[in-house]
Amino acid sequence: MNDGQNRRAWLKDLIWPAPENTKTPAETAAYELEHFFAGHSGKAEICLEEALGEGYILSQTEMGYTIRGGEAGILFGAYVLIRALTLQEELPAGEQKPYYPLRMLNCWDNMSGDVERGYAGRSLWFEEGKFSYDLGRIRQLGRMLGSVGINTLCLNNVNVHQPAQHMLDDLLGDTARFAALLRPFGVKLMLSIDFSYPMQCGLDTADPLDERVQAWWAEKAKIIWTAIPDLAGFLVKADSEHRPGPNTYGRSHAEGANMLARAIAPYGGKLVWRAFVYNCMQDWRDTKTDRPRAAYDLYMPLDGAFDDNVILQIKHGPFDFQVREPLSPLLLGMKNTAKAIEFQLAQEYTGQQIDLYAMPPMWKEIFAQMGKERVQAIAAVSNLGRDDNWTGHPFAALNLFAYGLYAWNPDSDPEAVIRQWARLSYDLPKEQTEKLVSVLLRSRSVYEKYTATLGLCWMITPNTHYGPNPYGYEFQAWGTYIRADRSAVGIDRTEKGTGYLCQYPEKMQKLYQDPHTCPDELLLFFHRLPYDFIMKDGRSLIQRIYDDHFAGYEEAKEMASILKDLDLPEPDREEMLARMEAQLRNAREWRDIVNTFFYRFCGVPDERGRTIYP
Ligand code: GCV
Repeated sequence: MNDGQNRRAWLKDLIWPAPENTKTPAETAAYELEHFFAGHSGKAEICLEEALGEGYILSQTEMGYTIRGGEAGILFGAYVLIRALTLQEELPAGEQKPYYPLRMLNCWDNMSGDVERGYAGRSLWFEEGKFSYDLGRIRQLGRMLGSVGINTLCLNNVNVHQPAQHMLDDLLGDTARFAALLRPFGVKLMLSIDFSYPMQCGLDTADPLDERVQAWWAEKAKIIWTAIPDLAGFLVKADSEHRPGPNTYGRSHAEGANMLARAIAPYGGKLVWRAFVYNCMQDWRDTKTDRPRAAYDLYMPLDGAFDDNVILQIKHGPFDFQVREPLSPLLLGMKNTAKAIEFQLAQEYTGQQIDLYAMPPMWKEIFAQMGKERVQAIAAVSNLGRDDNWTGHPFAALNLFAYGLYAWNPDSDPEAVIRQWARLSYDLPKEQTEKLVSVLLRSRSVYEKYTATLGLCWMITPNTHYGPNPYGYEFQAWGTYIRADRSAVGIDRTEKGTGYLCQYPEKMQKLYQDPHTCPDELLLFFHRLPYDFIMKDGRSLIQRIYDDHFAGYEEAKEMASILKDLDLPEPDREEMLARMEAQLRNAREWRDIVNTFFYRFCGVPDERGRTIYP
């Protein structure tokens, strides 16, 4: 282990320690610039212009550079300047400001020190029911987040497990001290709260319309914001996966969210309410209930009923961060509610920071389809942990870096972002950098081929969510079915089926409703089709399933052989090679198990005579 000063993710050129004594982002900017220009020609001047807020303007002068910006803007601008000079890139021209004012990183850290769906070790700040951290590492964390403009860190799991509430009472002083550590990097704290909190403190109800409950939250908010005046707000998972919520009292989600929102409004707090709510006790024989419908069915009737400081946080797809999902129709449908889109950097379903899965190409598609203006804020589940390299796989840091850039500018170009990360992280010869970029760019499509072809998701090992198990979730209560049998596979979600497709705008309905126009990658998400269905390219459905699984493994091998020749520094190289070996085992297993699963149902051999294990 080290103190976090040696492994710097993409900050390898910031070789001096992260600042210890700065109090404000502008002071941090001055510190970073002073150290940077001690080793580079020129200098930078800072001009504080509060009106620019988080924005900044960079300009070149005869003597060096000028950064004009608001308090946080100066810091974000300073990091961009350092990045541009390091990479010898042009400075961005004119005023730069973040597209989304609220750019959240949601951590699923429990106070026990575990991280739910964490693949990079234990929590960076909790252990044994209290705060426990390496100061240098937290400063380095602040620097990482500030360097890509992430401005809000939600500290604890949305599944609030005790003793997390102590952060809001007897450990409030510790929470405030933690907030002070990140403040100089332009990062504010947010906290996940338990809807039934008042009941753990002596009230006999958490009913949002009960005046005692309202008064209790108002008083609680006063105490919390007195200790942490710039707390960004609360994040709430309610009535979901056995979490408490307003439904217990026959109240709507708007009533629940607004009650909390009113308690924190006087302090400028935001109430971020998650829309990940569905029936997790479904009987698999029930073909009428269709989990992807759940969020739209519940929230569309509430559009316009939420207070101004409520933000509805919606996962990008209607299921749960699967490898391939269509865009959540709620993101398109809700017009009168402030919304945040939620991504998952933690690779729960996308390789668990063992298999490579670079996310920028996915985000590009999502923003192209949705339109960035549909949402007012952005969130991502963190992929960080106490591992020396922060993210388990050294390349998984790319997703955190890229998330910051996309949250600032959703029009970012995936290839350019990946290249920037690669160059900031490693000193490789140009052709090797390009090889790394090309492997990362294709990593998602390779992973998709061997785990989720044609939109078939959920064929994973239950609970752990790593590795193949095509029928693992088939008879469970979570609403995650593929309904494969001897004649067909997939679920008809058109009007004639579950009706999920009807939640989309007409143009999208038209595209998806005919299996001949529906994009291949979503074919079995929207349709139930026989194995001899003929695809657009003339192949049968079953042949396409076989081909993708064979190709996925072959392409993973190609990626491995390219990566092994790169002159990466140690220990990144060793960590990468070990994970790549595991990825190859995983890809082969997926190929064989899924192909065999379908072969046993349909009995159709592979046209090319490759081995399927019957
Ligand atoms: C934090 C999925 C994950 C859970 C997670 C949940 C959520 O179901 O498997 O670990 O809980 O999503 O987003 O709330």
